[in-house]
Amino acid sequence: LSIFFFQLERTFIAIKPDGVQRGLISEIMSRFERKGFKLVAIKITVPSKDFAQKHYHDLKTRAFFDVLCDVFSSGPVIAMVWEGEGVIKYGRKLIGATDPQKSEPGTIRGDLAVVVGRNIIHGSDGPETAKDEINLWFKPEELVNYSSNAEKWLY
Ligand code: RTP
Repeated sequence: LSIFFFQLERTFIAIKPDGVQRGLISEIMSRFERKGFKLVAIKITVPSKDFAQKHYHDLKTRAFFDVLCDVFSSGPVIAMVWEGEGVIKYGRKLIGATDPQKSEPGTIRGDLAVVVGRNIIHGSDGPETAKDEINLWFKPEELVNYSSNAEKWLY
């Protein structure tokens, strides 16, 4: 069955400064890669506070907004776009609940983080946010279209 019959969705995933500083980049990326999702864009960047506020604009009325944006802009972030069937919802599953005290063992936050303010990773929470966040972080030409050998066996 040709992969061209599938509408593969995309999601925005960021390894936050705490995840980068703790040396968890490859650990986190390998979980998405081994699942069968495909990396189609990646960069390392230190977001400005203004950019962090744009990224988290949905949370601007929350008490933790300012601290959240300070932490998010405090160091390098790995910004990525991952592609695959069901990647938005399943990516959130791989990541685990927002509060690492509540995320299940086996999830990224469950296995690797302890407190909500240092939960190491962000993932888009739905199709609309995924589209908006991909557009905020990447220019269209930074997204790479390619077919991987694995896809023939995954789909
Ligand atoms: P994210 O957007 O980072 O993937 O996280 P999420 O959807 O699981 O959680 P969300 O409610 O959107 O919150 C965004 C980030 O804000 C921080 N947070 N701190 N101090 C607190 O009570 C608190 N609550 C949330 C977390 O870093 C969370 O990932």
